[in-house]
Amino acid sequence: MNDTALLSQAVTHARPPVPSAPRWNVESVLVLFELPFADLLFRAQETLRKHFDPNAVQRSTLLSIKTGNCSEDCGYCSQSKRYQTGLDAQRLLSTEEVLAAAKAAKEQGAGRFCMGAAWRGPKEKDLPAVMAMVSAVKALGLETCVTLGILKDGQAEQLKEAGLDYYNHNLDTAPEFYGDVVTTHTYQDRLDTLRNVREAGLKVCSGGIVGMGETRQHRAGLIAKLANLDPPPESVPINNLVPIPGTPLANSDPIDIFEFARTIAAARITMPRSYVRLSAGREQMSESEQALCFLAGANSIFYGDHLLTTSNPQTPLDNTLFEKLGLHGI
Ligand code: SAM
Ligand code: DTB
Ligand code: SF4
Repeated sequence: MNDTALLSQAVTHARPPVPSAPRWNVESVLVLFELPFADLLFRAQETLRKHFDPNAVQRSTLLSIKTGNCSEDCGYCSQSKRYQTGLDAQRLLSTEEVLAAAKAAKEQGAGRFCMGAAWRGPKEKDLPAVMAMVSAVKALGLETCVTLGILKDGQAEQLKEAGLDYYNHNLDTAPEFYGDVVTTHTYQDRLDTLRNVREAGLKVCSGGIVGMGETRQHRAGLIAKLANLDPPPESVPINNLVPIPGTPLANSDPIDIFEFARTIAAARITMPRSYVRLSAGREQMSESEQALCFLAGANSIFYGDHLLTTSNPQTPLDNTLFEKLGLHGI
């Protein structure tokens, strides 16, 4: 066949891109949630073992680089200026302060360093300082992650340029429940930022919070939304609400540990190649409860004695737990 014939064949066969069908819907995720517990955990372990070393756990250390005084009204958050939570607000840290914390995290064995800012989104004037932090942390040989809120066009590209690996932006819950938790921005704002992040070539870290008074259907809705992102997030933090006195969600009923483990298992099965992180709320869990979450397919944690404004298990405690369970950190 000559070139013209080849070209005309290519043109004839060219088809408009077909949007890929959603892989999961709320009903199919609910079917997972309703499995007998042992069947669900068995499926989660099968999935984990197909794609990962089942005893390797990714470790990320968090640092709050700008604390409190946030304009948004997220009902779970200690950092919203709308609630009296007794938090001491703090301006943006210097690169030197961030670097010292990152060095310490690296010495403890963390593989990734995540920097969080209590912003609706970064202002243009803030971005150069954050970019300097990212470049400095990256130069230590750590993976870098930031969570800065809603990004405007072009900001994700600037962060990528500075050496950023991951952007964390949680969907937090199902679209139907989001308005009960936050009113100052929308679910669509979150999805738009995730699209910007992806288009800039960054890896995506996105998950949610359970224990906010949502239903099982909402939990399944969150998992279906995350799993249908194309591609799904590389990293999926599942946070157990840390109740903060003074916030609207301070008195939420704690979630049953089996339901929490089911949420982790559903994330594992629907996002087989993603790291699923057992995130906030670990300090309130016993060692056996945490072990259950690893059995349910979690293979990542926040490592280090603080999260953003609340505490996390002390490093030696985590190291002992890993030893007891035969886990190794990466
Ligand atoms: N301001 C940015 C934003 O909202 O995306 C970044 C920081 S914000 C604190 C990051 C995430 O922390 C939230 O999306 C939520 O999932 C989690 N988070 C905040 N407070 C929490 C709490 N009390 N318990 C559990 N997770 C929480
Ligand atoms: C995520 O999913 N959880 C982290 C991180 N991403 C930024 C934050 C947890 C915050 C817990 C409450 C606090 O310490 O303020
Ligand atoms: Fe602000 Fe983020 Fe807290 Fe919402 S979750 S109040 S955007 S810091």
